Amino acid sequence: MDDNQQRETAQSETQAEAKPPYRAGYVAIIGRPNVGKSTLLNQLLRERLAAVSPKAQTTRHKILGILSGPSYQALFLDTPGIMRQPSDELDRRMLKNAQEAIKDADVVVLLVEPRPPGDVERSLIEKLSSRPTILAINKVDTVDQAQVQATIDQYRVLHEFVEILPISALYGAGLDRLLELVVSLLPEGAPFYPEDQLTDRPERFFVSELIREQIYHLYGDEIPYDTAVEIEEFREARPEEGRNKDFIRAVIYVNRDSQKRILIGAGGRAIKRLGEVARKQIEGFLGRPVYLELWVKVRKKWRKNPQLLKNLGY
Ligand SMILES: Nc1nc2c(ncn2[C@@H]2O[C@H](COP(=O)(O)OP(=O)(O)OP(=O)(O)O)[C@@H](O)[C@H]2O)c(=O)[nH]1
Ligand SMILES: [Mg+2]
Repeated sequence: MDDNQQRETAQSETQAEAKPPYRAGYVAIIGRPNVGKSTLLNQLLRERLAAVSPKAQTTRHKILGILSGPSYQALFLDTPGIMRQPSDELDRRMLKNAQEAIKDADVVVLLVEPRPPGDVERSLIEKLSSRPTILAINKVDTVDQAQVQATIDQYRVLHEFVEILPISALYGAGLDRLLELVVSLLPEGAPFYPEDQLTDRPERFFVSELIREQIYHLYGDEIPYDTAVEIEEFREARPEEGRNKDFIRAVIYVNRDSQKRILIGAGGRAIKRLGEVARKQIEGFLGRPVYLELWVKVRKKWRKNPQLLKNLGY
């Protein structure tokens, strides 16, 4: 072998080495309620998949967001915020959803706010065992650098994180580094889903979540927590039959008669407003016009009723 040949062989070997192996696996996003887990999922996917609101305990399910890159598929799982004391059956199911996501995860992103670790964070850290975990300190846009540094120091002594990253999910800061790190920690393997697939749930799930999200935004007090949404009917448009829009009928379940009255509002004004904003969101998500019909029904103590919870997909 002459010099040139040798150089060529060496070159093609480095080229083969330079091509990164395909990586695929589950990434659980966990943390206490309201830290920004769903905001982070949506930013990473560049899609409004998960409901976001300023109120705690918005997310109730595990929500899968599939991010496929040239040499990876990251299966992000948004989870319900971990609470200390589940107070009813729905709370218990939410907690179970979050715990399952940790068990399934190849990589964990523990999301916290820039303040001292509390009981929730400490008990979550105990459950991580050997799973590679990135600590992401979110909402750093709301504090000064000294507080970010103090938070880093407080967490560093609690656990051996792969890395501690200050981020702002809302403004997209630090997310490139977060994604790079997540991908580097995924196991080698083939993709789980087709590369153009975004999630594993049907459209009707996201439609019901968009309605629930708007309830979190529009109503105060306990209304959002005592509300569940079920899509009773979802018929796609059939222009040949004179139906130019999708028809969606949703039922909003509440706990008490008084809540039904608040939801509907004087002269039906509140529910009309809800219908308008929810419809716009749904049309944005589906990319087509819809006719949305909303009904309100009272189901006493639905949060405690296992059969009803099951019917509602919890
Ligand atoms: N300033 C600021 N606000 C943020 C950031 N990330 C999220 N938020 C806000 O924090 C609130 C909660 O966000 P969510 O994404 O719903 O939080 P979550 O952790 O999914 O909450 P649960 O589903 O209740 O567990 C919303 O009002 C977000 O706009 C951030 O980086 N900076
Ligand atoms: Mg959430």
